[in-house]
Amino acid sequence: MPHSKHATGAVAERIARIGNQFAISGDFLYGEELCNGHINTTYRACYRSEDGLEERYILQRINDYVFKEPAQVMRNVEKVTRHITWKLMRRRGRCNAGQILTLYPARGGRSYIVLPDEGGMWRCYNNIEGTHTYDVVENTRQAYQAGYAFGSFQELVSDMNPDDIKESIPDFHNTAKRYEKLLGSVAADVKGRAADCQAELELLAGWADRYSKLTDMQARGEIPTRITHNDTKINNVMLDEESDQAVCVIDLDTVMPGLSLYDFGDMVRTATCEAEEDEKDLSKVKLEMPFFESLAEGYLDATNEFLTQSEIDNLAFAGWLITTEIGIRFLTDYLDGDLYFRTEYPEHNLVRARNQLKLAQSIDEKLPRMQRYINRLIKSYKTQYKKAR
Ligand code: GN1
Ligand code: MG
Repeated sequence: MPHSKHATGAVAERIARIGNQFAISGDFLYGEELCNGHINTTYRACYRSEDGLEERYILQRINDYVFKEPAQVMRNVEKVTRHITWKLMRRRGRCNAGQILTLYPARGGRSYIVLPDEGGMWRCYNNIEGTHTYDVVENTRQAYQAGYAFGSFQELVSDMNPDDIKESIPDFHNTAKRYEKLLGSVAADVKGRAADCQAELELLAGWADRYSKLTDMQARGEIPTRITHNDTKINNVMLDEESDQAVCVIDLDTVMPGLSLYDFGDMVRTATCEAEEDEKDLSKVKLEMPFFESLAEGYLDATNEFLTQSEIDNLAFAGWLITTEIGIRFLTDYLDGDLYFRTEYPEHNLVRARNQLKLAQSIDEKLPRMQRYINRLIKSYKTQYKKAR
């Protein structure tokens, strides 16, 4: 599917109407629909000001089926974006424009507006110019940059007060609960689709005793709770159009208390495989070690100073866990009748689930190699540090 569609007719009019609610000056030139997220509706609107300058903005509707308390999500996003702006300004002595999303004020004084006729709550962000996203990685540089960007993001939010950020989706990465929910959907089988997924259900049942490993460790205080991004798929990082250097992390709705391992795990899921998450030819779906190695290097370059040993020990496992978890979520949504993820055809969620479970199998086979690589990297940071002293 193309990433953006030029809007015409009623959609263009709608974009102009929504844009008109925000602190944007100039004349509306055109709008586009951006299609690479599964959850929110996103438009880009271009305006020309009196001096002829063209500026683009992102207008986004928050999906209130997925986010039950959108105003709470916005309070989180406001705090996170302002905290990062504060930190970047202090570090560099100036506002590092473009490195972080900025929310534009809306009519009425908030950073969002509720428009019942337009489907609910909308917000407006700056468009990060000169950047693009990838749905799959093409080379090791992109994998390194994604790892570095999300690792740096964790560092940027590390000194926020976790009590200030509310859980936008409770138990978002609780894989054991996700699996229980799947079993509930199998039992209900509202669409009569359970018969299509027997092989997948069998595979998942065989893995069931591994689902609560990280939440159990967290409950025992063995892994620290941090503020994390929680949706670190590769297309949530904007890379410079020319150099592919990471510029900005986006999609901040799920930033909430979590485990650093979830963020690394979701990167392993989306930045180590050359196939898209809905590729039907499963022979293409596998973890590529060179991508994994660069991803781990980028991530650890940004985080090695603060990660604990228990986090380091579970990095490879987290890749398997989060990949399996999203397989579980796609399968659940298929059984429920495609209520959560946007789909383009009736079996889309089943195709995605099969794809992700194939990837999970591939990761499972490579776990020892992956963890060995991580351990080698960690050792090298320690040696460098000693030498530097
Ligand atoms: C959704 O919004 P998007 O497309 O970046 C989902 C993630 C899944 C991802 C699968 C809030 O992310 O959890 O991993 O699809 N976001 C939410 O591609 O559920
Ligand atoms: Mg996204």
